[in-house]
Amino acid sequence: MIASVNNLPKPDARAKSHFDAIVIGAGFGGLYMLHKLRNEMGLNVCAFDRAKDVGGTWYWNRYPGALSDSESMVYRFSFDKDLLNDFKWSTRYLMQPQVLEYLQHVADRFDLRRSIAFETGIAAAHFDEARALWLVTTDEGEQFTAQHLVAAVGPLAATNIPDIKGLDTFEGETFHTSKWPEKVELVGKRVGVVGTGSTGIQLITAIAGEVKHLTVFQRTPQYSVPVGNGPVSEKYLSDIHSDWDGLWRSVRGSAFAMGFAESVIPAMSVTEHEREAIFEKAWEFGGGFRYAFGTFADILIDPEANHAAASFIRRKIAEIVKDPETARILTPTDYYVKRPLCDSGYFEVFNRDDVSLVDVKANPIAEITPHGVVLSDGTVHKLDVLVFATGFDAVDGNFKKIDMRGKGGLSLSDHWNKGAASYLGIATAGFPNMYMIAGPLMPFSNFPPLLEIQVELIADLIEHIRQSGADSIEATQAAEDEWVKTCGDIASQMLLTKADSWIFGANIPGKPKRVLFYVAGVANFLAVVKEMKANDFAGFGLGYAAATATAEVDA
Ligand code: NA7
Repeated sequence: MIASVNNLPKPDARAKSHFDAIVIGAGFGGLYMLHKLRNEMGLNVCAFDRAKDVGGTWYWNRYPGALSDSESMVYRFSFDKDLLNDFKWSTRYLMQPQVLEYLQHVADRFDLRRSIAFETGIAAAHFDEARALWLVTTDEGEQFTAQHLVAAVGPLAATNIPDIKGLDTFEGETFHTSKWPEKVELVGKRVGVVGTGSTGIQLITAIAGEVKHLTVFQRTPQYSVPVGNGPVSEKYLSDIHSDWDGLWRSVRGSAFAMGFAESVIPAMSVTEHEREAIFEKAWEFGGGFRYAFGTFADILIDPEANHAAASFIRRKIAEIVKDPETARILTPTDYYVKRPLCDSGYFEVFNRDDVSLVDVKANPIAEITPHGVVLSDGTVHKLDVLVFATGFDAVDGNFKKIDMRGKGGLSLSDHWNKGAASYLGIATAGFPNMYMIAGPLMPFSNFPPLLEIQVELIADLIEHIRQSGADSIEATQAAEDEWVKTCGDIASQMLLTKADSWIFGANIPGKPKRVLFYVAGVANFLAVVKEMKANDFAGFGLGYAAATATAEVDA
């Protein structure tokens, strides 16, 4: 049953049961989509979010040390000059509270909250072919319809908690980093952290020395370089503020949209001495993406270049970590091809007496008991708090959590049973007028600029429908298959395939292994989009369901 206007609790956002567009999610992508559709295109829009306020990823990931390791000047929207100028920053990177504050400011500035139904999750979205409408059902069973459905549900939001025997028997506190409680006291407690990805190393570095004892359960060692966070100068700020256009042009003209010049020099084209100097400079300046992409052009392509970048970090670990056995466990030996990491003194943490490192690859976790973690050799680690920094069912995970059904009742999970697929990272065949922000096979890049590009592309598709007199648009199966192949071919020419990571879905048992990103960069992606639009939205088909239905009735 469609909810009636009168029995809905909160006025503005849900004051109707039918909308031009429904947006799921109020993070970076959802907020800009809402602004674009409602404020710029004049559509009637409602957004939904399970959280109590805006922020998306930055609402939930409140763990100590949470930071965006894309630099402050590009971790923001570019679409509004006044917004760029009135939200200043003072450090090279933004911590989670600052990113959240920024998104709250965006919501205030564009009056977005009145169109968002908070604390309301979307459980299902079914496409009604006859009417070309999406029927959307909340967790509580309320129903709404909309012509357009935008899923901005977050590519790094569906939590991955390993299935470890006895987990539910633990009597201490336990939580995943991305569902961090609003109030949690770690001081004076024995804390265990499972996982040493980007999240784990931020958390571990932040809480070491704050807690009574920290035990790190590491499965795979990581390459990480210093983040280099700190205050920025007035001159640095005024230079950026005086040329926003130049900055965003360079961002959209680059591969990773990080706001720095990516290197075009092959690592082996310089002498070993010069190479070391370039790595040392990048290490001193800080930043994982700068180290991986600003030093040399071929670290992800040429095994020799990769080895040089990796062995530089290995030597740094050996210099920093005093105990040789701890250093050995912390030192990666594989390719340097996962998402580049950076830290605020991660390796130094392991010189502390109140921090222990446990190699759970050599000695896996056997079970969790009421009082802690038991390893396969019987060693017991008693804990008061156990934190899972174990990542996500990345990219497609949160889309599949919604019971999403397209044409012919096809479920999204079934459509993606051989691996997540899309055309251009925003649409998938069989799901007309359903648009994804940060969907599978999006460009691998700094997120805010990418989300802006996707929002603008979705707006273009909706405008194209309006101008064509159609009522729906859908990616063709052929275009989707071709995009999947293109993304796979590009990834296979790089060293990325040498590591099992969430970029391929390899961190989730049973998940089909397929690259989940377009790794040829933002500039190339924009060239593909430009060509697609110049060719009358090639790869998309228009639908005239309502028009056909009317014609049938008339006949
Ligand atoms: P990641 O990068 O997926 O890291 C998860 C970590 O958890 C990683 O060290 C995993 O080890 C470890 N893990 C996962 N399952 C287990 C089990 N069962 N036992 C022990 N250790 C385990 O997630 P993050 O949250 O750090 O980062 C994801 C992105 O989110 C990040 O790039 C940011 O952009 C935000 P493994 O390496 O698989 O052996």
